[in-house]
Amino acid sequence: MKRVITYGTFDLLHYGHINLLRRAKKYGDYLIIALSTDEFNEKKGKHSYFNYEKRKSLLESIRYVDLVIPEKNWEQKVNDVKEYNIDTFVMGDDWKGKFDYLKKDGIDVVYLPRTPKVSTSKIKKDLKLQGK
Ligand code: C2G
Repeated sequence: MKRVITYGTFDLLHYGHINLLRRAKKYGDYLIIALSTDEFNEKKGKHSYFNYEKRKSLLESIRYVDLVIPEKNWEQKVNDVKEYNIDTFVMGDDWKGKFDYLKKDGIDVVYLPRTPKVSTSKIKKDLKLQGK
């Protein structure tokens, strides 16, 4: 069984996130999402609209997703790939090169093109402009 992992906040879930998860799943049979906790989001300088539990339940309803675990810090990836026997690590290419250090543990590191024209911050900005 090929096991894939990806990391993120996934707030205001949108089709860019789904496109990433659909493509990530193609690299294996089992896809884990390490979901940024509310506390870690603060460290990332993000304040999510939905809290961790709500974001987790949304992700667990997606057919491509097999497991959601908490992402509590930047450093846990090295342990996660060992603990969960990961074969492939997948992220959007806004992170290109940032996680190549995982290759030394024999992990395939894949950066996928982001879906253009959609992001959580754009959704928030556009809604604000519409006064909603
Ligand atoms: N994404 C994408 N296309 C978009 C928006 C997002 O492919 N239009 C991808 C991102 O590249 C990322 C994933 O969807 O791989 C989740 O996006 P975010 O929630 O913004 O993730 P981020 O805050 O970058 O968290 O340790 C890594 C961090 O937790 C990554």
